[in-house]
This record gives sequence, structure tokens and C-alpha cells, in this order.
Amino acid sequence: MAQLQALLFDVDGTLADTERDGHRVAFNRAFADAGLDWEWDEALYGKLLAVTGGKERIRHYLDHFNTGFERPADYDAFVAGLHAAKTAHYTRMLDEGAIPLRPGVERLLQEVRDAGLRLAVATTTTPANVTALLHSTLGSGAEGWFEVIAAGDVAPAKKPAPDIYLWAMEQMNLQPADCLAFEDSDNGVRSVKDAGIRALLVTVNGYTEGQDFDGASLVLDQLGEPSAPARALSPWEAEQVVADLPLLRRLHEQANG
Ligand code: XBP
Ligand code: MG
Repeated sequence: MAQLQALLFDVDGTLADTERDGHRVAFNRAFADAGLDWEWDEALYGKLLAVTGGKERIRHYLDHFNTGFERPADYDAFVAGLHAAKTAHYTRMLDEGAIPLRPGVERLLQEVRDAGLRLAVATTTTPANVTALLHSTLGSGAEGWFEVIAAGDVAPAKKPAPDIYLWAMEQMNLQPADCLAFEDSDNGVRSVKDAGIRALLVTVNGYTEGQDFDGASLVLDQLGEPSAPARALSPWEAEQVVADLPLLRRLHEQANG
């Protein structure tokens, strides 16, 4: 039976609750800077999150929610320019400490690092966003905690496609059975499953609770702290849970048989 060697972390919604008060606000600031009257409120953004990737999300918005907008001649450059402006706003928000890590994330990262497990990030978001989040929450050396930061356009297709997880495992010479993944959304769960990874811990958030997490080893409301345990949202032996390394090893063992 394969041993648990590596943990692969999604970023948005998993390491930090970044979407409603982070990415969404940054998109709106970029639209305002460009003189566009587009306003992605919380409800609309929840619908737009069905599409991963900021550039892809802007296109999806214009294709389905703002079909009357007259597209500029160089549409690709227009979308890329808006997205670059959004990323600048978003990384500035992170640098200002606007977005904290979710409960239990720093505790668990320290525990698994001390135990010598290999860590990677597998995210749809732009690499600069990952760096800014890690620096602002864990300090300038935190990027080095992760052997691989698989992010954004490095993979041909974004989640729910498995590409980003396959790319990360290839870079680390890992097999799916060596890994356990952390996700927050149905798109992320599908990406992990289609990459062949069976051990998967889901922590839901305001935008993803109620989504289909079929195939997850365990679904929690967060990773929990000893003083404030998480709540199990899928069948488990206890109502209150603190996600620690022994739990991860049990989930991995159960998932891989
Ligand atoms: C979440 C995403 C990203 C972010 C926006 O990524 O789908 O697109 O919403 O970031 P994950 P960008 O959950 O995989 O971390 O604008 O940089 O894409
Ligand atoms: Mg996510």
C-alpha cells in the first residue's frame, strides 16, 4: 500500500477565502479603471465562479451576462489587459494583508512540514497571486515550503480538467496514490478525481457549500483548530474534527485501500 508522501493544495477557497472580498473586488476595481460600468455583485460572482480562470471568467460574463457589449477589435488583448489590471489590484490587496489564511491552514502546514511531507500548490489562479498570498500570510520564505507551485496558464486546461494536478505530480515524479489533495469546490473535486487522486479533503466556503463533492474522502466546514474544531459535513465518526496529520494518513489509507 502506497505511503502518503505529498499534499497538493488548491488555493482560492482552500488556503484562504479569497473570492468574495478579494478577487471579486479586484475585478470590479479593474472594470472601473477601464471606464466600464460592469459590477460583479456577490450573487452574480457566485454564478461566474462556475468558470475557473479570471480571463475565462471575463469571457464567460460577456458571452452569457453582457451580450450587448461591443467587443474591441483585439478582444484577446482587451481581456488580457483587464485581467492584468485585476491581478495588480488583487496582489496589492494581499500585500496590504486584506486576506488571511483560513482556520487551521498555518497549523497544518507547520505540522506536515515538520513531518517531512512534500508540499505543492495546484491552482487555477495566477502565479503572482499565490506568491502574494503566501508572502503576506506566512512570510517571505513561505513560497519555498512548496516544491512546486502549479498555477494558472502553466497547464493547457483549467479545472475541472485534471491538467494542473497531473502537471504538479509529473514535476514531482509522484503517483496519484502517493498524494492527498485539498479542495473547496466541485470544479476542484472533479479535477482531483480525474487526475486519479483518491485521497481528497474538502473544506467548503460560502460559495461552494452545497456543491457536489462526490468522491471526497471527507468534507469539513474548515480544517479546524484544537480550540475550535471543524464540523464534519459528510459521514464521519465524529461531529467535531481537527484536520491533523494522523487524520490525513487515515483518509489516505482508506482511500487507497
Ligand atoms: C480559483 C479560480 C481563479 C480565481 C481568480 O482558483 O478559479 O480563477 O477565481 O484568479 P483555485 P485569476 O480555486 O483553483 O485556486 O483571476 O488569477 O484566475
Ligand atoms: Mg478553489
